[in-house]
Amino acid sequence: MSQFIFKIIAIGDGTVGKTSIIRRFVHEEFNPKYVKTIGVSHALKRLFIGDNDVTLTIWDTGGQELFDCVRPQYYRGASGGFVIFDVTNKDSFDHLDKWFNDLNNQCSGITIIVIGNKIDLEADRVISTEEGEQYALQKGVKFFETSAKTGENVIDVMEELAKLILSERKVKTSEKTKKTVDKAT
Ligand code: G3D
Ligand code: MG
Repeated sequence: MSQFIFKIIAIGDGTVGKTSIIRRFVHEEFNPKYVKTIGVSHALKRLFIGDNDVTLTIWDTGGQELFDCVRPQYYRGASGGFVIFDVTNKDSFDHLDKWFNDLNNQCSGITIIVIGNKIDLEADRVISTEEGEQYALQKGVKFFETSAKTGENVIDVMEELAKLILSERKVKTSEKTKKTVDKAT
């Protein structure tokens, strides 16, 4: 069994549900009264994927999404990231490009999934599944819709990100091996 530790970050506008998704995944609960943390905090979760033992360290911004100067520390060393919007909040969807630009400036080679959260609020939805899918397609990444409140798709999206990181690592490792072999021959 191979062991891995991946740093995962969650970005997106304030109130899209980053903290709630992380809490739902790690503690299997949704607590609307959760007090906003100050400073970056992170949670651990262990997953077994095939014969891989994967520990995710999932970093929460602690509400610091507004402060540009703390972001580099937050991004450093991340293997994967969720770019999250709220399907009931058009601004949060319109700001996705800003978050993508930020990611591209701070991290190279990070594996990304776009998430549309709060799908339990169907009556208030302003961004359709198709719009979310189109956006992700144009960025060349996968798209999921979640509800931190009901838990819908939360575990699935985390597992998918871990699988994607694992498979991309394997590609990179085999490229490295190939280069070494090429050099040797
Ligand atoms: P953030 O970490 O991105 O800033 P939070 O977002 O996780 O703090 O969530 C912001 C608010 O949205 C919270 O409401 C939280 O309960 C709510 N929320 C998060 N995810 C969902 C969801 O999937 N469905 C619904 N219905 N609400 C959600 P309050 O009122 O506590 O500020
Ligand atoms: Mg938060």
